[in-house]
Amino acid sequence: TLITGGKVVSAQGVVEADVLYDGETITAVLAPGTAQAIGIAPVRTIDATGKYVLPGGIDVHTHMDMPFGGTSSVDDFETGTRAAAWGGTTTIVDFAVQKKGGSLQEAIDTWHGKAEGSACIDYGLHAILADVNDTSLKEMDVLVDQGITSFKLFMAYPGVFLSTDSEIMRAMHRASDNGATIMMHAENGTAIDEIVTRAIAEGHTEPKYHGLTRPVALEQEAVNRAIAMATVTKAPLYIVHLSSTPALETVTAARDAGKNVFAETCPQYLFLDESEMARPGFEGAKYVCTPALRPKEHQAQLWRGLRTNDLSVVATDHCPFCFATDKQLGKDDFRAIPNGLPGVEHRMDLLHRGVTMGEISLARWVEIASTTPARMFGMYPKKGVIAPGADADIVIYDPEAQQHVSAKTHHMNVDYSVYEGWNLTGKAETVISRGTVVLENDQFSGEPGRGQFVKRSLSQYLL
Ligand code: DUC
Ligand code: ZN
Ligand code: ZN
Repeated sequence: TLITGGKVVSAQGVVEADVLYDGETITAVLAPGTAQAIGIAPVRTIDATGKYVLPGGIDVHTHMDMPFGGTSSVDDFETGTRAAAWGGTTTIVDFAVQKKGGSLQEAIDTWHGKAEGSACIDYGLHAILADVNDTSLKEMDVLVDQGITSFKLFMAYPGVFLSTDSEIMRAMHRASDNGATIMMHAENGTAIDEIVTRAIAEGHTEPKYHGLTRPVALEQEAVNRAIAMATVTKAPLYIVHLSSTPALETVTAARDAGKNVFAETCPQYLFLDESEMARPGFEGAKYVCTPALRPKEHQAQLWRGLRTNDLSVVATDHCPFCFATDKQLGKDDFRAIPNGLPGVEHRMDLLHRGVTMGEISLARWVEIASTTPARMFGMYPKKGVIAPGADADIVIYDPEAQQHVSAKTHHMNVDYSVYEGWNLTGKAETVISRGTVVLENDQFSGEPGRGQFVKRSLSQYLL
């Protein structure tokens, strides 16, 4: 198949080029119109004139079918990866959750079971270390050999996921030895719980108190502590879902000091703010996620961080719960609102909005949404780039297409959208996953089970 006439966008810039792929693999990137001259007779030609040709989006932070907060996230690997593909994402990396008292291998086996036969696009797995002990530390090495090269730890959620500093140190020492990346949910959960207890004692039960009880200072403190522990253990560190200016400044200072630490943010922190949680009635529950949405003034700083590479990746933390059912668990007490927002479908388009707003360049868009995620999590150059030898994960993106976001028309299995009524300019027109067209002419033709597990290498940013 030859894709002609498009502008190929890479982390290096934009060039007019034709892209040839054969089977599942890209075979050539050619000067426009030169294919015939060198004797290539494509079986199929796709005209991409006026469109961008991108490496498929890579969302390295999703939670499909995850038991959490007394319920489970409502997208499974089939509905979640289908929605991802509609939005121009061709690879996800999901979190397998270790049970307390359970092994990491059980978690991974469970997640393979959820994904196999269901995923429409390729997927990798991270492991959540919820129980750091001698056995699970040894298992880290085994998982690295299986292509699971990143482990998430929590400084938040005491009693559920929280690891103590000594547990974090043990996991970091292990990662320092085996090269795995430590992904950190950096919020001081013990301190937050104290603030939450006081709020409840004062009768504050509405959704907006979720935000008011999780101050940015306690995100910054945890980011600082995580960086300190990573420094002394020499563990590769990646801060997930960074949401606020002080936390970003802490990362920036560390990077300026030469430390090899990385951070991710999410579209919801770039585009939504804390006022959403104060919507009338119980509507604010739709916007309850952790870290919480912040005051609007943080957004400009997060865009700054994306430009300066103090933020290296944008992923969604897609963790959808239905408003009519799951979110109602917290009707009388914000503590019981399942934390999480739907987002896997609109990441590429929201970041493209960042391009049209003048916040990031086209090249940076592709870099933070595909190329760096691939390199950070050991999938490059199979993923994240349009080059000979790479998987033919390709998005033909129409930068002029108009779309109206609504729960009525989105493809995620959830009954609301946090971007309801937004008009976005730009849309994935054709999506190709390992050489198979899965979306074309507003028709999805991908098949559950075709997505393959991606066995990942270590981070390419490892020193
Ligand atoms: N934050 C969320 O919003 N949902 C799932 C877990 C998390 O850390
Ligand atoms: Zn988290
Ligand atoms: Zn998450």
